[in-house]
Amino acid sequence: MRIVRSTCNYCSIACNFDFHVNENDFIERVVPAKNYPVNKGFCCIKGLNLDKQNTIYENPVLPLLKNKKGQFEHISWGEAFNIFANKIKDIQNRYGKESFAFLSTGQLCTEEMALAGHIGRNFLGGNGDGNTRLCMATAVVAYKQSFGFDSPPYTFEDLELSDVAIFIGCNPVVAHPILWRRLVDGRGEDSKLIVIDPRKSETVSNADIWIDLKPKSDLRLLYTLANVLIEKEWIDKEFIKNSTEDFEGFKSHVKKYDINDIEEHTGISKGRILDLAKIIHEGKRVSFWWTMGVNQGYQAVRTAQAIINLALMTGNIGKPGTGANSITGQCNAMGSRLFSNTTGLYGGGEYSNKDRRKVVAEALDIDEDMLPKKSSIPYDQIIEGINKGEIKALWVIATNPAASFINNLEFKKAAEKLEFLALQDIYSDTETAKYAHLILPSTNGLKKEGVLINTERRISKIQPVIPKKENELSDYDIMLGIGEAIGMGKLLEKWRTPKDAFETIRECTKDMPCDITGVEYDDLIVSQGIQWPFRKGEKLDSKERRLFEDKKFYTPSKKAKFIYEDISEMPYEQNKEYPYILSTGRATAGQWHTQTRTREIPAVEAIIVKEGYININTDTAEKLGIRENEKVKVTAPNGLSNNFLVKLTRTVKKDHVFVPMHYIESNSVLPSVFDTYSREPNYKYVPVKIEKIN
Ligand SMILES: Nc1nc2c(c(=O)[nH]1)N[C@H]1C(S)=C(S)[C@@H](COP(=O)(O)OP(=O)(O)OC[C@H]3O[C@@H](n4cnc5c(=O)[nH]c(N)nc54)[C@H](O)[C@@H]3O)O[C@H]1N2
Ligand SMILES: Nc1nc2c(c(=O)[nH]1)N[C@H]1C(S)=C(S)[C@@H](COP(=O)(O)OP(=O)(O)OC[C@H]3O[C@@H](n4cnc5c(=O)[nH]c(N)nc54)[C@H](O)[C@@H]3O)O[C@H]1N2
Ligand code: SF4
Ligand SMILES: [Mo]
Repeated sequence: MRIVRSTCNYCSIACNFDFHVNENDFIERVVPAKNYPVNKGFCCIKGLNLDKQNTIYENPVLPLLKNKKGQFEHISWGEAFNIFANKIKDIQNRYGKESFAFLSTGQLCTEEMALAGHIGRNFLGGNGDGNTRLCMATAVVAYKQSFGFDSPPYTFEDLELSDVAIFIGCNPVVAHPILWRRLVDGRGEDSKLIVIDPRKSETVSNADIWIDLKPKSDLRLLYTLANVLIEKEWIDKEFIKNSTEDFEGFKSHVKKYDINDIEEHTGISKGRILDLAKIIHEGKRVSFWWTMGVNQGYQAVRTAQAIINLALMTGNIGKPGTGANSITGQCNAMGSRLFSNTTGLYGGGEYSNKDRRKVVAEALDIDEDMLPKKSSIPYDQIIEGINKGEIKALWVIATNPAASFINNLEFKKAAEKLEFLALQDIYSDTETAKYAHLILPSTNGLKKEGVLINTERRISKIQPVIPKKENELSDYDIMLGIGEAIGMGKLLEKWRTPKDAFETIRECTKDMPCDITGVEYDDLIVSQGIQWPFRKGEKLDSKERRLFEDKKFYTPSKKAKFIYEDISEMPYEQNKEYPYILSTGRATAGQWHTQTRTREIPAVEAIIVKEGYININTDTAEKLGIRENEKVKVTAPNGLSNNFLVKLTRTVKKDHVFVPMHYIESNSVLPSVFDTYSREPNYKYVPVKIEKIN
């Protein structure tokens, strides 16, 4: 029996595990690591079942090519790479470089996403975006504008050290169970746990205070709260003066948000807002946490910045137990933000920054001209580009857009229009696979190596737990094969192995806020994970690293910026005809996104609902004459419509409904609405009508 330490590649907590593997390479036990500083011996049901992948639903080892009859046939890897190369070359010759695009993910190792970016952007010159656009783009833009760099400042310890923790649009009990566990175990006797969410989520049920605001009224609530804090002078004047810019502008902006109007707009009374302001004022260490209830909105970036502004004005940043803290979702969302070569240079620099271009080109040993001149067009414009006939070839890696993209009918139309769709996945039967011309089957995370960067910026190592079968390739191997077939030759020299790739991109971070020049790849295997920044010459210790302790930010003035804007109208409004606000999100700790992986966990499969369903309030259902397990037709104002199974609950208000994101139906009723600055989809708000199907 051997024991292999590796990292869970589901969510952004990045728990570590010891895998007990017998002589036949069978995993006998999956044990959460006690001595790992993140999970400290705990884990959730997904991690505990990491060995159940490609067991019931096995992936083919060899690639699949769709023949003229529309059936998939096995071909060799050599053939697959040549087909990929010839198709892309042919399409680019006919329609130009930008007729090729790729959609990647936050669920690959950093080295893999970096190599995909090297192939797709540096060499092929196409556009490329990731599912992180559907997830973290709002936080990225908010941090960049406010702090000068995409820099979530916290460590997990801040959860435990906080005496007032405010969660806005997050449901960690379901989505980040270990984070929740640490919070509950570590919190002090008098600490307060506040949740801002329109739905009585699992987290709300365990909180001290529930701010049950109207959907998407967060921005007004946060501006009004800021106004109250300023009027009462419950602010940190010293910090504001020395470490921030444009407080005066912000102060006059929020004056417009009169507390006497608050109840009408948010459903929260004046008295409750005053109480909340007082709790923040009296808190010694106040931390603000947010996820998708904020990021996936119509005015999402400004909402995230309204949270940041509260932390800044009360001086709750850069100190233990504080922060304006966006929690990431996927295991390597942070890696994709910094190293995917889609919206910025490796290491987070701007494409327009001459000095950074030089550093990156040197690290990659390529001509500066090969680096992209501008950010990729975002996800939604890639889909639009396909539907307009401008993009003809798409490479989809470790994401399932046929199910997960907003208004997924648009993706379906696009997929059917493509001349060439190559899909790289650990399953060949995903919703997206139906539209693929070529399927490149890759091994799962148990058989490969690389690094992940978790939500507190901690880099940890994925180790091969069991060996690959004959002909089985990892994502990294597949990308190298593609690179060679398209003729990258010498350009792959710095990318021969995941370790080479890590060392290459590590050099790109020199002197950046995310500088990891001190991290040795091999040290990661035995380390406790390393949080960025970790510069050359720094010594490893067990201290958790928090940003902004020196009260200096990454803007040219070293000051954080107050950023704000007037509140705009939602494109679709709730009215008599469309009286219910529909929102979507995670349903259970055991279900992961489009369920390709978690359908293999027997304990999960045994209890989950098998088809797309809608949570309706029991009283509303009674009024409409709808009963549990009946079907209803749900229609959005733009005509999008689908049928859902009814599950009654009291966790949603009478005029709200909730649809789990894990089923393809969820994105069939959401119109294409995006945040202006981040282009992140508005997954959490559409007015609908509901009709009983007889
Ligand atoms: N089990 C499980 N865990 C996961 C995932 C999974 O699929 N399954 N996915 C991972 C990923 S990639 C991500 S991004 C995270 C997401 O983690 P979360 O963001 O915590 O999950 P969601 O359920 O999408 O949304 C959180 C909450 O936002 C609330 N909300 C909706 N509208 C509003 C609003 O207008 N204002 C406010 N304040 N709140 C609102 C919802 O009611 C919901 O309770 O989870 C990660 N963890
Ligand atoms: N309505 C609604 N839609 C949403 C959301 C919402 O809240 N509401 N949330 C959005 C968010 S936050 C996210 S992050 C996205 C997630 O959306 P997706 O990324 O589409 O969801 P997954 O099911 O995680 O898809 C990952 C795919 O990669 C494959 N895969 C897993 N591991 C590997 C690997 O190592 N290599 C390869 N090659 N493939 C692998 C899986 O089999 C699966 O097909 O969904 C978004 N969509
Ligand atoms: S909390 Fe996240 S990282 Fe930990 S075991 Fe569960 S899915 Fe994996
Ligand atoms: Mo996500």
